[in-house]
Amino acid sequence: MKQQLEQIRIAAVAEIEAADTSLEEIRIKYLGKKGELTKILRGMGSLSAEERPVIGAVANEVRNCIESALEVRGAELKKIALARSLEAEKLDVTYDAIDPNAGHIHPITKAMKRMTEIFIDMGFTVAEGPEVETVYNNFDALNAPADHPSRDFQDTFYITENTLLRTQTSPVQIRAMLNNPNPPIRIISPGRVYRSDVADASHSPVFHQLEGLVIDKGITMGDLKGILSTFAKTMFGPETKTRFRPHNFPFTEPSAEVDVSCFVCGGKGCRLCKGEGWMEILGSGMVHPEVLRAGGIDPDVYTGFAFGMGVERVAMVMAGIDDLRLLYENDARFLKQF
Ligand code: 2NM
Repeated sequence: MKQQLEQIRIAAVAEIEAADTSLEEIRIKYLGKKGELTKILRGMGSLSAEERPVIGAVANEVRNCIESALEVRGAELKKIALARSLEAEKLDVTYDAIDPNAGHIHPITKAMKRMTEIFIDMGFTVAEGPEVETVYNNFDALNAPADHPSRDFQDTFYITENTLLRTQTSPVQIRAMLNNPNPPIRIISPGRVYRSDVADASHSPVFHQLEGLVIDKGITMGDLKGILSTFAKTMFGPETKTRFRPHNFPFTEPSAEVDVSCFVCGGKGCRLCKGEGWMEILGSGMVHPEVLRAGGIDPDVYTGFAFGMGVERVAMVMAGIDDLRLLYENDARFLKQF
């Protein structure tokens, strides 16, 4: 029996030391209720009174030996499992990131942000207003004659008889005047505007404008020219020249369209400026006395200038493209380039 116990010890320890995963099966095989060691102990009843304590001591020793082997190997296996899982989760933080093909700022947004920044740096603040406006704020207050073509259903999205989708951001400036009866006022109103146009290379029913308004005592056309030529130089480069051509708007008098010298060819004529050397980017003028009055400002005390430009037009010039639809189709392969 002693020999049997010794064989069990040797076999169990060998099995335990070679075990690679769970030790539980081995424990049951030797120490479980029907285990090999237990079977031997059960047979001890047939031993003599002298043999019993001797064999009992050996059996205990074998049990202790198996238990401690289980403990030692158990600890080793735990370490091995930890090492394996650390190896599996290994992360090389120096590895080059995969290009995540992340989204980025749309060229229209980029142009609008840049334009806004330049005016903020010149002391303007940003004013915003609703896209659904009153006919009064969008047309009447801006001195648009009752029969002005822009009022036509064909050209403007009316919501009711007295409300519409704003066709320009100027109503924001009417609101600003009414809210600030004591100038100075120095604001820009970047935003989305709507006109009932069929989309083509130069038209879109939704587009963006950035308008500006300055009102104070003694504001002149010289201030207008100074602000707009500074804007043009900052936006398009320090060599940029500006050219003011007489024009007509209902809300300004006098009015001027503003051209900037082409920043690609410097004025010689190229593909971008269509051989002209100049690009028209702005409308401007001295705010009409009737518009000041509609805004609650006394035209005998205050004067002001206003201007407006199309953000898409500037974005197209910056991107060197001549079809507006490229900006709205949202083909990522195109947009990615800017
Ligand atoms: C333009 C051109 C010229 C303009 C006028 C006003 C207001 F409300 F003060 F009268 N805001 N914007 C204006 C003037 C807009 O866009 C081509």
